[in-house]
Amino acid sequence: MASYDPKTALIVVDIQNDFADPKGSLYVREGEKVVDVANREADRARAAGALLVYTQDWHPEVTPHFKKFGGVWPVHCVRETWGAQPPPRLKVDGEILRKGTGGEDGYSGFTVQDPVDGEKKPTHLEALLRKRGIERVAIVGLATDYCVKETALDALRLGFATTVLREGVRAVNLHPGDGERALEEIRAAGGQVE
Ligand code: VGL
Ligand code: ZN
Repeated sequence: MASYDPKTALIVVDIQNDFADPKGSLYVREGEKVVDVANREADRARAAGALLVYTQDWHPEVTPHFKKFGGVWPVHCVRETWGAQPPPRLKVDGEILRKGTGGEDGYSGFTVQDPVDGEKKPTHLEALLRKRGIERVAIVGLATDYCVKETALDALRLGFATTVLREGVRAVNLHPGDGERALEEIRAAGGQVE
């Protein structure tokens, strides 16, 4: 189990209907199972004075992130729609960080990337964590092989001690084993997977 204190942030990554509800357009198998883990970790984090941050994939209707506009994904998490909302059972109590809002690929909570020219730009997540004196992050959410992986690798690159809670993440597994490989990459980069 992750341990929390005021220098730790729990980052709850993209627990939104399109990923976590079996009716979602980019449903991640067993995605609904991470909701209880996220709520439990949030309670523990809050009790220990840790910072809570919820990231949300928040796309415009038209974006090269989507297959029909040249990207790879079905339409998902279009801002203000049901698919972009967190499941009703997820208790959202903390900072909300929306990414991909300008049509970028927003896999990492820390950076967004223009899918056309590849240009990367930071979100305000790092500044938020620095301002609060955060040194460690714990990560749960969806999906292991995309947003969780990129968020964890960026956190490590930025110098945050990073733990991913295995029971609190699930993978898309576009190719079998992608989720396990993502966890391996996080470990190889110095992260803890527990
Ligand atoms: C995600 C695919 C496309 C994620 C977001 O949250 O992992 N995956 N957009
Ligand atoms: Zn997306």
